[in-house]
Amino acid sequence: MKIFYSDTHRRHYPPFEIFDGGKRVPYLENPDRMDQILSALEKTDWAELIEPADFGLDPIRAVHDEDYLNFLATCWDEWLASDPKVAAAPEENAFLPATFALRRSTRKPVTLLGKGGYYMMDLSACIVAGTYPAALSSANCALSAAQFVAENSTRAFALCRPPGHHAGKDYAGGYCFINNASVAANWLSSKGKVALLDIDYHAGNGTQDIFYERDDVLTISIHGDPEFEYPHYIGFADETGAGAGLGFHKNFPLAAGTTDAQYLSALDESLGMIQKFAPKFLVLSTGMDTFDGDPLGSFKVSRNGFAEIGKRISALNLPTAIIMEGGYANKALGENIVTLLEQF
Ligand code: OKP
Ligand code: ZN
Repeated sequence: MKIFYSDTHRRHYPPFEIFDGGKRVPYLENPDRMDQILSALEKTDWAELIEPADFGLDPIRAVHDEDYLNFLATCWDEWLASDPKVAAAPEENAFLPATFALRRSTRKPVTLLGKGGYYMMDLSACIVAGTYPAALSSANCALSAAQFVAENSTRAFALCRPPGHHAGKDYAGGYCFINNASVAANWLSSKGKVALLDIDYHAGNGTQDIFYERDDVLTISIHGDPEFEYPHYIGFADETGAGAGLGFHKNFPLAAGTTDAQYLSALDESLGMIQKFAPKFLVLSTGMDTFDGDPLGSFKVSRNGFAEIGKRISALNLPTAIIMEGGYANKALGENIVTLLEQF
């Protein structure tokens, strides 16, 4: 299987994030995640690593707001220039605002910290020197996988980092800056209908926002119920699309403690919807944080569960771009992703 991967992700490694309660902790979405996956892939006889191509900014601009992308591109340099204490120890610092533009006004802020609160939804998408190049390279992995899938009518894996599904048209959050899966799905949508299935433990709020009013991209997310889980404000069952997109979005909010059997029944319902929609392509937002014991999850999906999930999705027999999202049980992450990919 072709695996699109770039080492550029290593340049994005913020020294901390802020947890609930204001706790400053080591950044959980770290390069070790990729190392665990790479070493598990190396042990297989089917993984073929390939550098992504550079698609330029156009396919990213087709999904994201211009001013937001400019903010991502210039944020770190402005932050560095704004404060001698940051410049004195850049590796110990990251850009994060401490104010947020709630129910934002129509006025766009002009200061860097104002923009931070306008373009960020939480305290976990920290920006450092290498964040923007890493995010662009991650999007290029997704686009390369999409192109390969479209040209060869097959499946491919984009080993993306940073992940993307929490990033909206004009906001970062939840370790995400550019919505890789959405950029790939939008790129594919010029060639035919696309279904985007999000199996990360967290609701794919950015993806939901981006395609909410479209009927050519069916979006489905299976996740921890936002009634108790991040991202808290979106991902509920009654959110089903708007305008032309009404009926083309579906959320499956599930309870804490969800087992393989419970998960698979939501998955089967999703796969039925996808079959009915009859897309030309499938994009799979693949988070492994549904795993029993994931530090950010509450589900009890097992390794056998991942094999079954992969098997059932693969049985759709669709050209499929598999896009890496979350998963933080690093020790198990490599074997878990290999178990899923093996089914394809
Ligand atoms: C990213 B992905 C912990 C706060 C939540 C952000 C989680 C982002 C998950 N109580 N921090 O979907 O795997
Ligand atoms: Zn997640």
